[in-house]
Amino acid sequence: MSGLFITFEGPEGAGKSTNLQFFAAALREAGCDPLLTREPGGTPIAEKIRGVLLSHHDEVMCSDAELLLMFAARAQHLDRLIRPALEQGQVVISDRFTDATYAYQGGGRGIATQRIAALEDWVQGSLRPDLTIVFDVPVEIGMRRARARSELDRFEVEQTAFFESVRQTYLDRAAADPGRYRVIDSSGTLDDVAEAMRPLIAQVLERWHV
Ligand code: Z5A
Repeated sequence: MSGLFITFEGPEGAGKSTNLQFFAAALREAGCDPLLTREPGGTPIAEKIRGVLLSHHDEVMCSDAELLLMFAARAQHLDRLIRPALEQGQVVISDRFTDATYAYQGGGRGIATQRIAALEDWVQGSLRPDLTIVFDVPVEIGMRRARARSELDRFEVEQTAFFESVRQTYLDRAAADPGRYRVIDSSGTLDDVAEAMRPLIAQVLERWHV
């Protein structure tokens, strides 16, 4: 595959979506038009699965159902959108991807890493992001931001311990593979975060020009 696959990750309220727009605008200014997408979702069917995953139900959703739905949406997303775009040489930026599964279903819900890894291999084959930016923010700041923004979805009503575990899983994964991950402290102002992203934008443009 000749494109570049970039994922934006982090605990809730970390500012991924806001900073993704800034990142994409900077690429566009330099003549590179990235494909922006998100997970769960990104295609009509995957967005329907997203609706099931994020909405509240009378029945409790068991962790395995949640995990499998995440990967069902991802399989569709990869098949219909991500792989074709990468094959055409595009830069693809996804707001969350499989690191979120390790963080939320693994760290948060307690599903064993090996089970997630088995699904990752099945659904993705050897495809992994080229670059993953983890926006890191203390849980209380992130929760305050997310709660000020909109109604809470099925994940956002979880307790602090859940989000602490999500955050720690992201940091552990980033520490284990510094070649792929960059961690950006997003507890400061949006200007501070934009400044921290500049070297990464330059790196992406450099690789895109090759
Ligand atoms: N999920 C999962 O469990 N497993 C998976 O495999 C996948 C996902 C792929 C998707 O929800 C949920 O699915 C997510 C994980 C789960 N649930 N949670 N929690 P989503 O897509 O609806 O939402 P999100 O990804 O969780 O977004 P978010 O974390 O709530 O927000 P964000 O994208 O990180 O932040 P934002 O929307 O850019 O900013 C939030 C607010 O803070 C907004 O008002 C900003 O203006 C403000 N903000 C952002 N940065 C700053 C700074 N630096 N200063 C001040 N204010 C700021």
